[in-house]
Amino acid sequence: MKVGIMDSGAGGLTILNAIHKKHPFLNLVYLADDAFAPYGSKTIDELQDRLVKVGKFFEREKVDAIVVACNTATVAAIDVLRASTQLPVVGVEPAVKPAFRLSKQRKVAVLATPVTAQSARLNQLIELWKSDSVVFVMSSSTLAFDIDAWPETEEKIKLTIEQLCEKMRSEKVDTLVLACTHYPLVKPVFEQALGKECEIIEPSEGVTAQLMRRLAESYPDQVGGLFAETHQVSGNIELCNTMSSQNHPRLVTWVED
Ligand code: DGN
Repeated sequence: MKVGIMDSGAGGLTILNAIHKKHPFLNLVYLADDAFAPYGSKTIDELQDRLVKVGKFFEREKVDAIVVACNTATVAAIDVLRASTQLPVVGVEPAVKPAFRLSKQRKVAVLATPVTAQSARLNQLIELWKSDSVVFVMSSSTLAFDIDAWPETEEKIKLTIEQLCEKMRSEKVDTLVLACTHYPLVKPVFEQALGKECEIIEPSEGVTAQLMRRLAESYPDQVGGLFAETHQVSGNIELCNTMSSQNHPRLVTWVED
């Protein structure tokens, strides 16, 4: 069984890694849409047009399901993608519900790209689960892009994270939601800036579970057998990006780790 996973760059590899660890029998095709990056500063219309094209790409690749491993694309365009394809489509949703449950001080920060931070979906989720918590929705228009450009941007990444975390420390935030799939790639930098008192939450396990639910619903005859194969078969991982002249060998290394 083959699953297509996409993001604008390296961020969705945090989701791919979780899926591969838990279900190594799945064949995975990862699309880093770097020709259209960064998604976080595109308009909703642009993202919707792009996601339909990404859906067509995965149909040509003959995948059985698509994972939109990008919060920005999920909030902006997942409905349009779903309407344009017969394939099951799984998105990534900011993990605000567990964050509000975990926060002892009732102070939660959500960090995302500008499109996600301003989205109706994120704000609905916050209203639904926040109860009496104080919530700081923060965004960076550069961090995801700089993470894709690592290692040249390493100092800039550290500086951006330090500035964001300074505000969280001064507000005594004890739970941070990483609502962009790029950010878990630099989780140690957040951990260092925030200290052990702050819990950092990311969505990869939730997305993995949701993918398996969708596969079981859509392919009930096949998925039971696939679960049995978990410890016997190792699926292929193919990495593609949309700028074919660019090579990302470090991404391959990261996946294999
Ligand atoms: N990884 C994307 C997300 O989860 O929102 C960010 C994509 C981008 O290009 N900024």
